[in-house]
Amino acid sequence: MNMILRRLSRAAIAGLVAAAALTAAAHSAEAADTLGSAAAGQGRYFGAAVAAGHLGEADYTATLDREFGSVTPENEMKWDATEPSRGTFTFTSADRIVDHAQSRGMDVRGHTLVWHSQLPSWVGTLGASDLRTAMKDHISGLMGHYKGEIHSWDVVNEAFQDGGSGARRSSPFQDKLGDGFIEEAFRAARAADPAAKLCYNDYNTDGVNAKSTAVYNMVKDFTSRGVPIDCVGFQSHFNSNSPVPSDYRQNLQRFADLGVDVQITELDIEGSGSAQAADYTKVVQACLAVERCTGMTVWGVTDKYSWRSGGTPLLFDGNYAEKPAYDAVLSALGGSGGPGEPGGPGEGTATCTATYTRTADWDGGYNGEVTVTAGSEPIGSWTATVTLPARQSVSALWNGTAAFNGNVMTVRPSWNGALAAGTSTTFGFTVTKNGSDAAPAVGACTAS
Ligand code: G2I
Repeated sequence: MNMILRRLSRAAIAGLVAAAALTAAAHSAEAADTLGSAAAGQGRYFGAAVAAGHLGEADYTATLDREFGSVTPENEMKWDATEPSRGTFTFTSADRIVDHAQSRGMDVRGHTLVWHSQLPSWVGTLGASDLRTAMKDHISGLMGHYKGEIHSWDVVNEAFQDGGSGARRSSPFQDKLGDGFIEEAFRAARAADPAAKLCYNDYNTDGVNAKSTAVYNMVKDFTSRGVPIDCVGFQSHFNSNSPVPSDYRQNLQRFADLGVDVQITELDIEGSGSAQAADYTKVVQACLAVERCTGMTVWGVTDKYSWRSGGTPLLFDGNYAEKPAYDAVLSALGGSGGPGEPGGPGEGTATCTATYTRTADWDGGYNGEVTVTAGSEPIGSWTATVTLPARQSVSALWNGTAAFNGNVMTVRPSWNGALAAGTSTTFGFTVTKNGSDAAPAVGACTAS
């Protein structure tokens, strides 16, 4: 019951937040192709790691909201952030990211449940039996809070050592519970949220090497014994010391052949210009070549906040300008350039219309509803503008997400973007009249 209430209130709040959002630069009316939409066209998600502390920065949030279809909290779901003392869970920062993502129709990856790092010191002091209980409680507490809201969870992170041995890494879990801790964690995770894909996540496992082969053997063992595992995450932090491996695709494919999904979970590639762009292209092409590679996440939105900011490893520079690597990724995903470019917005034949009705009216306010109808072609998404008369303000919005520029509200779909030819969807909003009873004007509907 608490869970239902919590989720209902999160959804209600999300609508209000979306309606009230003031972004410095409102989305342009043209739905330019973006990383998220281009990847979706390939049946994949394209996400970014997000820090709650940056969500108040208009350019950060505008870039995130425009380009990405999935978010991974960069630190906010880690054990030190969520259960700093035993049995006391704090979800404030993680909730902020999840609420933001949901209000914009983005999916969420969970990162991470059991990891040797960013682990509060109390965990390391426990004896084996207590530690086992604490690990399971942490998994059920954290996953339970977000039950049904996370598409994939990194259940265990970085449990293998670097180097040639393929051995497990020393950690409180490994040292006190032995190899079996990983299996126990996955079983607890399946029980906590049966809908989430359960992933093992690691780095320097991107090519075929001793470490990735050790992980491969573990996954093979799990799948053969029915231990619940659904996917393997390949972090993919690359630089000149750790370049994109030539057998990247082959490595992804051998895991996929075990019957699990693969995901690129923390992608960043140090460098700049065309060399960096070419490396990004290799990664995207490798994922697209593997049917079970279900999505990619870059480890941050902008170079300036990257954990490797000195290496400028991301797709947007410190001023949120698109880098050559951005163009390369978009193009590898089959996306087009900006408005007017071949294959881009304005080139297609998709159209839509938007009509307005007032559905409820009272002294201080009214409810408006806009019906969006696809033209003679199916559409993947739409954008509609509503211009409010002076003094009126929007206090709630549903079945859409809004960005405001003065009194112009630009609405995009939340879940209801795709429409078959000739079919309709609606979004609604509540207006506070503030003494004005005039009707809003519904502007052009743009389809993509
Ligand atoms: O190290 C890169 C990634 C490797 N794979 C697992 C990921 O979870 C890991 O992410 C990084 C974050 O990007 C950093 O932001 O994990 C680091 C910690 O291991 C994060 O750094 C920490 C700093 O060490 C802390 O001093 C700081 O308080 O970020 C914290 C929050 O800003």
